[in-house]
Amino acid sequence: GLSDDEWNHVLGIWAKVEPDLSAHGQEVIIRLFQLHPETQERFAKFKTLTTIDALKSSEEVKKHGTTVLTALGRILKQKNNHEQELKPLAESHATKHKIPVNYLEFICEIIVKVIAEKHPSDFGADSQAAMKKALELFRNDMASKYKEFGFHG
Ligand code: HE6
Repeated sequence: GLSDDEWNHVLGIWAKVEPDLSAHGQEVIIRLFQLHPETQERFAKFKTLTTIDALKSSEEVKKHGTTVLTALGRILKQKNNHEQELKPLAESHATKHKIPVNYLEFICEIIVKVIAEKHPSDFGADSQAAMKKALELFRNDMASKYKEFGFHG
């Protein structure tokens, strides 16, 4: 788990992200699709967005980015006690969307990069390390829940 100090780092930087959650979320989703096009194929609603301009001007992409980061923020704020928030997310991503764990790794890595670019002076080495640790915890717990739902992706 994370120490109190590490959670303070995680929630401190998240408080800087939150006022502009949709811009962060949009950037995360666009970068995920650009770096890992196989992830975009999972979204029926984004199939027609075949250019970077189309992605950038899509209100749906922005909205989805906000949805994803809102859910993640809610989980981070529970610190380690995220069972209630994590379970429905793991269930939908395991049984409905069938999103492999390595796709979760992709998005977590991108989230750290996007925060680092947008908040260079507030996201130092300690904060970055703490955030990486929190996202690792999230991923590991998603992976074990996936197994409970019979998904080994
Ligand atoms: Fe997904 N997602 N997602 N997801 N998601 C979500 C929160 C998805 C995610 C990683 C989602 C995904 C494909 C997520 C999704 C729908 C992820 C919420 C709250 C919802 C929703 O309620 O609609 C992470 C880390 C978090 C917190 C891929 C690929 C990745 C990497 C859908 C295809 C799909 C959908 O609705 O179809």
